[in-house]
Amino acid sequence: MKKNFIIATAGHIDHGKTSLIKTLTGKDCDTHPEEKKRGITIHLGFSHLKLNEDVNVGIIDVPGHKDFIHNMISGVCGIDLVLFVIAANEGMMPQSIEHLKILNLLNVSKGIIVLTKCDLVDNELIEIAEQEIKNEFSKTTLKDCPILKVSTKTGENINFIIPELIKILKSNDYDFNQEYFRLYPDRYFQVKGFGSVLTGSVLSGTTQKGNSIYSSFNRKLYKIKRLEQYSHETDLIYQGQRASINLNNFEQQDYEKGMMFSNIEYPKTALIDVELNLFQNVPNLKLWSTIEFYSNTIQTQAKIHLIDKDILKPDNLCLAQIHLNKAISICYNDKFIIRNSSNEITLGGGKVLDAFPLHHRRRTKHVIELLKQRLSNDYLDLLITEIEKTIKPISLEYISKKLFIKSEILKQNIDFSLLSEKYIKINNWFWTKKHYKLIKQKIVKYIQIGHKNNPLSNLGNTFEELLSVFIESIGNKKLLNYGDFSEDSQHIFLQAALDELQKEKILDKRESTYAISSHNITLSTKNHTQINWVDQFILNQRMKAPLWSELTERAHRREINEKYLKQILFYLVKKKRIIHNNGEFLHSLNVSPIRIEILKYLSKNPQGISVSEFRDLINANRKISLIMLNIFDDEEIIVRKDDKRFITDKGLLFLETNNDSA
Ligand SMILES: Nc1nc2c(ncn2[C@@H]2O[C@H](COP(=O)(O)OP(=O)(O)OP(=O)(O)O)[C@@H](O)[C@H]2O)c(=O)[nH]1
Ligand SMILES: [Mg+2]
Repeated sequence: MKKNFIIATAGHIDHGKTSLIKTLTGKDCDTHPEEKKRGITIHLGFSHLKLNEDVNVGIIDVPGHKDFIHNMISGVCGIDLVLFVIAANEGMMPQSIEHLKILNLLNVSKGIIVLTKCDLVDNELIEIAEQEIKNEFSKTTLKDCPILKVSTKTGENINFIIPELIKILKSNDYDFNQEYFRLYPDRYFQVKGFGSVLTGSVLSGTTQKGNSIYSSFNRKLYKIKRLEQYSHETDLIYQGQRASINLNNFEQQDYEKGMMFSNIEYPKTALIDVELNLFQNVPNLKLWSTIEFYSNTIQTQAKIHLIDKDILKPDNLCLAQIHLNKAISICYNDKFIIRNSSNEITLGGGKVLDAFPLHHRRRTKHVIELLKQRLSNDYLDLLITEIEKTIKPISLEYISKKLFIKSEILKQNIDFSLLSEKYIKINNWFWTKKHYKLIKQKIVKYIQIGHKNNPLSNLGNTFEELLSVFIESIGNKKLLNYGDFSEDSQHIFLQAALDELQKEKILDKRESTYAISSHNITLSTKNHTQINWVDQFILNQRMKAPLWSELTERAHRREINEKYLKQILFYLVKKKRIIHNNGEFLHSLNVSPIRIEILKYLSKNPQGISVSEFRDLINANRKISLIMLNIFDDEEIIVRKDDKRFITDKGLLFLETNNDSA
């Protein structure tokens, strides 16, 4: 339930903002010696008011002086309501107009126009002032604000302000669990015995004592030791409240103006895409312009690059990319204000369309279209533009974090069945079909190259081999920027690609490999001759293990290099002409009679056979005897116990079925 609101004052210097807050709350917000000396507000002032049992408001008093517009901007970012103060004796003045424009851009739509100093003027002048105000406000988000004519001197009509606030600030069913927690501290100080305390308005979400909050400034997590709301200790703070946060291990150097706290690890950015609105009666904005950028407590110099226009005229809108002089914490849909580089004129402002855009070196139609799509505020459009930004798969989790919108909310608000054919979705991972297809093509190409390099095998590549091709193709390292592309997701995407390729009859599953469907072993006459030669060479070794050096050298003379020789050997292994064991190649015609011989011997000699007995039996050297025994071990027709071999059931069966043929 939302019953906490933040309101701020606005209006020209000396029109009575601080006096009004003092009258309402009893607190003088001008606390700095310099403010006292000059009789003006310079810094933001803070107070609060309990409107009734239910509703609490935090109050931010802003300065009216034109030199402190930057403080005014940070005071009014994220407020629920404005108390717009205009002195009846002066009417609309320059900063009344400037503040109004700023509030309009920040989309502040709730407020009360407080016409102060009514004790100083007669009714006629009040009416003139009212008319002027109505005219100016009619073109803005604050057009429906009531006007209250008051005097803080005489107290006239002051008692109408709180009932009016209650009327406008109705409690509503705001669910603060729907949003991430977010707060820009506007003050930092040390309290004896407590340590670091930061205060600020909770812009969204909620957090509680004992939780850790993340500082985007130094990317550190801090545990909340103590929370206060309007000088009362509390366990929970949420949107609409001003809060004091006492943090563990937070040092002075950990504070920077513009820093943001959140309950997720939200990154900083130095490049943002925006919709930019230029005020009336300001200079044109050129293609590249240097400006001062303001949003919440953020203030930095920046360069604006116009995207869909070459020049932005006053009272006009455009898309732009802002290059910030330092990395800031800002979120999608945040509002901002810009001033000229010498900080004298408020030029305009707008809203953030993308807090983490690509660098638009060229202002293509595609770039403009994607940015315009983000203007719709539709979550599906947002999702699509996020998928389009990368050539890699991207997860909903990642998108959620970058948009600062909880993934459950995205899920609730997106009808994924409406995602066009141009995209694929697997387990909340998304990818453009275009790039997915490119990866599929790369996989096919890789298998084709394999076939070309080994024409003597009809097998392709294993899933594991293709997985490394897949990961390499999408550049695993960079992928980390797009969310943790977990092993699971990698497997799922590759499997989907391979399944599709099989369905499209491009790939075949052969044994445990993926091969090109059309690939078959085709041998030339030359191949045949070479294969036969290798076959004969191994056969001719009889009871010797072939010497690899001799084989390669003789093969070389027949235009068979080592790689090709291996392929031929494995081709013959596949054809069961040759047996491969531990890097040795024996001809199966040389092994067969020995196999029968040992099995026969063992079937008659249950005491088994040792290596030397076997060597004598077959009248061969120790090396080949060992290779043969290994082959038979692997075939499980014999079994080794200590230093002897014995026949197995499989061996007996083999003997029974093959005795005749031996
Ligand atoms: N007569 C009369 N004087 C007022 C009224 N409200 C404020 N004042 C006087 O106007 C002067 C300026 O008032 P502040 O409240 O400081 O004005 P402010 O808008 O806060 O000024 P900045 O913060 O510097 O922009 C003070 O001397 C006040 O006493 C009013 O209703 N009637
Ligand atoms: Mg003041």
